Amino acid sequence: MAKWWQERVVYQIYPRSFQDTNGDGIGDIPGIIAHLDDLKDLGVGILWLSPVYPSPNADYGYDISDYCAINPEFGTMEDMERLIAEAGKRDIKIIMDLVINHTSDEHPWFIRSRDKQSPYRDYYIWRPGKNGKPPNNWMSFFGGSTWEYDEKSGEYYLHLFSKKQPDLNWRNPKVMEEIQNVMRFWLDKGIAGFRCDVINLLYKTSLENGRIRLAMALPGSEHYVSQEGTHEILRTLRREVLDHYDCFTVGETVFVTTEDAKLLCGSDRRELDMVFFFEHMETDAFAKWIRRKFNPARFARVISRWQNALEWNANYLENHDQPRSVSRFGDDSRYHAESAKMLGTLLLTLRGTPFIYQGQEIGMTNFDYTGIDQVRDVASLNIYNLAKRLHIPEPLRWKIIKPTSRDNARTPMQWDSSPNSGFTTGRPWIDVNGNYRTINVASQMKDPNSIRNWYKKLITLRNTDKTLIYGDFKALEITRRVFVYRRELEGRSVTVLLNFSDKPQNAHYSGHLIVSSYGRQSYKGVLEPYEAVLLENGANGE
Ligand code: TEU
Ligand code: CA
Repeated sequence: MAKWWQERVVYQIYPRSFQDTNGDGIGDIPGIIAHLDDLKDLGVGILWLSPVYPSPNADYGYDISDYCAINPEFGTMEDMERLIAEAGKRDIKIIMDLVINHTSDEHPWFIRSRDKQSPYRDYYIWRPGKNGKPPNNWMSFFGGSTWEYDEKSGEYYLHLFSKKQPDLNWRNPKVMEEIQNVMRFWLDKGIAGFRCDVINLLYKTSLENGRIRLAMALPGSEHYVSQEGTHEILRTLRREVLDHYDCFTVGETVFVTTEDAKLLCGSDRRELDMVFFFEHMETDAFAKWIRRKFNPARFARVISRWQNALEWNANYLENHDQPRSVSRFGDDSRYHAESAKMLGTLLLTLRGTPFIYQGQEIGMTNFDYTGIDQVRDVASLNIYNLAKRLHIPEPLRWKIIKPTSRDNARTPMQWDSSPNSGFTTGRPWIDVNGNYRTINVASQMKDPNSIRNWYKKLITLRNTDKTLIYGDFKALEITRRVFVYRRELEGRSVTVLLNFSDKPQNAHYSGHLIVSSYGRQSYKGVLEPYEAVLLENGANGE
């Protein structure tokens, strides 16, 4: 049965960097309201807001100190209600970020939990040390041990992320009850679902030492990634809360395989509706912080495998944690517009719900920062300091951080060519990328051949073309240069040809075609070079 969340395109907003309206250098909710018409014009039907709850900002909103309020930096609850209403008038739905693996250490639950006698003690995971050392060898996502010692009670608490993000204890039925109330609170306000932060990590099956492994996995992860306990929690949240609303969930699921993902979002499982996987984001890395050359064939093979394995995918090339796609999988200098359009074509023609990250639609690039003093991201700062303690020389430390830091995606939205890109009249909380004078929304809205207008064209096409929404996916050709696939529904098909190289390629396909070329030349014989085109009758070879 058709679902509205399968037919709409999602746009992710990182509120802190979207639009400031009061000159404090921090984006806010009135800033989002001010751009609803632009977003409607682009054609998006759902907005996902990264966290807007009160937060000490150790991890900019992903450390929450009150789940049922709005961070005063972003505005008031009235602003949030106005945003939901104004978006609704434009037929745009809002989903919120649900961060329930951990809270802030400044959340009242955790503050009380520091007291051994408090009923809140068991909301978190406290353990005594072992011979003066942490309870086990687990490593945090942000570097260092997952355990922090608390002087007062003489025990350690678990934190998979920063020490300001203590993990909730999901074995405690009180935690389950509290979080259900949080979810109802927001759904009752009219939001249409949740993006569920690191949702496959909730349940820790054991606290035994982890195996030391190479590659992406962290020591300890075998005890908490996609455990049966988590599946049970998800089924409970679905049955008790989500099923009573017209809403959907997309889970952010780290370290998942296609087999795990089928169990987390298969329609018969009644858990999540779709998941974000990470495998394609790992095709240009050996380990998280060490890059390798991007190989389009490896990338296309991973994407195809996920397309074939799942009933429905959550497709994305960017978010607030990842470097910019045009700088990573495209060419942000010589073929900026061409490669950004090609990547947009990929995102919008795969089977699944597409998620566009703010700025992607104008081809925003990686941060042009020159030193660590411009970095705000806790993960990057932790890794940098860790490297410093290991006596890794500064040029090498910077070489590791620069291309990988999450701040690459967090520079302010580039609205126009006025000072600070029209983002703020004050001093931005993080520097604006200097290329805002040439890469910005205002100039691209005027230019019919801009990246933004290409996105708009393809979104319009996807919004109306059932083949692009529900059609089957079949990969036809994957090489180091090209990725060709076909979408097919009830005998009608659309073939997508993507050229990741600047060399012309021969096209042998006919029927409805969408062609997008990375470089200056397109598929040989296709009507318009440099531009993706939708052709009625074949590739029209020369
Ligand atoms: O991300 C989870 C996660 O695994 C990422 O931190 C990932 O390790 C890294 O960003 C890849 O470079 C989610 C949120 O998206 C992220 O912003 C939060 O920091 C994190 O959870 C903790 O809430
Ligand atoms: Ca502001």
